[in-house]
Amino acid sequence: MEKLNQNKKQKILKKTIKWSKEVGKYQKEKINSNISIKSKDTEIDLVTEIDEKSEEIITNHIKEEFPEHSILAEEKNSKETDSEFKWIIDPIDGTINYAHKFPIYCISIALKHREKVKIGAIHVPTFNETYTAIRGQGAYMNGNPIKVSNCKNLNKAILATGFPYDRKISAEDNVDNFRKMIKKIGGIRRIGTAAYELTQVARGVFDGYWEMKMNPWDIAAGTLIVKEAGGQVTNLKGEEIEDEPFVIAGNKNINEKIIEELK
Ligand code: LIP
Repeated sequence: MEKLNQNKKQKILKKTIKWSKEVGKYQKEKINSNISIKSKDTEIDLVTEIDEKSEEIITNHIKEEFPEHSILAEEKNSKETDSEFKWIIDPIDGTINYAHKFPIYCISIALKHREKVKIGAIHVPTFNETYTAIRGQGAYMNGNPIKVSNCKNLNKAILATGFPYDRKISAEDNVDNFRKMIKKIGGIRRIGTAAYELTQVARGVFDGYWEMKMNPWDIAAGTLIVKEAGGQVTNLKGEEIEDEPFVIAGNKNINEKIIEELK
């Protein structure tokens, strides 16, 4: 059985950072060029050739270095094995931003071991910021420790959220939640990338975040980084989550107050 000791975790994190910076450089070079863009399940759910190439680069590294591991990747490079290790990859979180040349997007890479996210890295090419965490060892931005805010008052809280791609055809569209929360808080930010929004919660820039219908690749790394920054990440029942679709993140106080309002 493959062990995941301290030394190995550090080595894997180092590789993960290197891969995310490699594709980050490529994405920065390509964002203002003429790239092909396709729609996926709904006309507003997009994928660019840069998403696909970036995912290929990352998953090829994983297949080379950890051929027995499973991979869950947003586009088309998933691979199921009976390994206790599973990589969760979003090559570009914030694809619509990227496709519109709006420069806030990021690479999100997480490693799950026995169903728990143990290592997470989110690289933001435009700002050259890399957010990392190893379970039990704190969260960092470019190697410096980060902490969630100590905001106590929802009235003053800055929260982030987003809306699902099927919102034009589904009543479960987060609009009622938005309408309710906007009356109760200091401000809302809709950045268009859950991974980036979770890093800003971990860094104490945003006081909280909630969103529904999330995919594991959008949030797996971000939820670990928020937890290791002293935050709480739960579903609407207040149960701690790894990568479930309904996500509520913040310091303990704000997390519980968001649940109060939305449940
Ligand atoms: C996006 C998320 C965002 C959400 C979008 C989409 P993508 O992920 O990061 O929070 O509101 O609907 O799911 O598609 O850019 O990887």
